[in-house]
Amino acid sequence: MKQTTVVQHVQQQEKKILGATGEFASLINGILVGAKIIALEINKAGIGGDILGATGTRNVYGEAVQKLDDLANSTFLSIISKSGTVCAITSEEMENPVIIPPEQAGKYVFMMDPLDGSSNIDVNVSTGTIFSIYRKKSLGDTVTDQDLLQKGTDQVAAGYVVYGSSTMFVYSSGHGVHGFTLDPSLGEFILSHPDIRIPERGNIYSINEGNTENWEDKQKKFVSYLKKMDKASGRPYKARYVGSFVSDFHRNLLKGGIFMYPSDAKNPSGKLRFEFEAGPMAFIAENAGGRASTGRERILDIAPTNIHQCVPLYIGSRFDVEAAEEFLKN
Ligand code: AHM
Ligand code: MG
Repeated sequence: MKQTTVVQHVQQQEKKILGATGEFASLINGILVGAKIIALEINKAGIGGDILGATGTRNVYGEAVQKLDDLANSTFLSIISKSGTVCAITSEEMENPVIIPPEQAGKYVFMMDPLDGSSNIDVNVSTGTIFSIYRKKSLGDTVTDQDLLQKGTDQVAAGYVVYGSSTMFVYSSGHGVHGFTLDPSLGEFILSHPDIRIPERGNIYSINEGNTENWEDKQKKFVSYLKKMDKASGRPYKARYVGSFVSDFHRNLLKGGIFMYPSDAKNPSGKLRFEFEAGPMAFIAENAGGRASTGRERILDIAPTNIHQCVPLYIGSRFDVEAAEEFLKN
């Protein structure tokens, strides 16, 4: 077979990861199995029995939990907790971390947003899974805050799955960003986007503009600037906002542009979570030549103080994120 499968690719990349022993490839393999299960469930969501809609409960952030959120969370949890590769799992859908008993534990800490953008499922719009992998840092068997609250730069790898018109897996272990498309007839992810580089400047901005009234003035001015006519700098930019972060990020990664979820009067720290959304995507963006910041600070320099911490987010093409930072200064 001429094509490269994701497993072959990960095995090659693993050689470049300091101290990797095969555990990393096994962990990625677990994520891929989970992704295929979720992709199947999503594809048949309209006909597959009682899978659409909300569970009637709310998560830590007060958001309605969708049935597929629950399914995605329990699917990844059950596969990865038994993989022998991780000592702890944190999830956007779980208030507390799951700690793996030492006799079944491995050296990694796994963090996930099992189904991002899940409110889009019922209307057949793309969703995704985001993950981040760190090494256990503390010595001994106990899992401590030193392991669960690490700085973004300490990520060993990060990636996402987008359940779109095709299912794609995109990851980086610090050596480029690589994308794979699921061939449904083979059940294999095939390398389709090697070495993804985000354009230095884009012409797309992605933000929930319905929140304009809640933004600070500097944010309003930046969005107005993006909409002003100026041929030399490619303005006005196009507005594109799916409302599924994975899809919005994925499009901008390939085409160039900026995604923003700023702080506003309602959400002073923005809406997106450092460990499950901003941190892993910042790792991907930087490894593709892009930039990610809170508007004032590099995302990867943040060490969260709790696992559900939110951060304002500006992410995408380098020049576009720098332009946002310029507006937000002072
Ligand atoms: P979720 O992880 O609960 O699905 O929430 C995160 C989602 C992102 O996918 C998306 O970018 C954002 O929330 C949209 O928020 P809003 O509806 O406020 O624009
Ligand atoms: Mg999310």
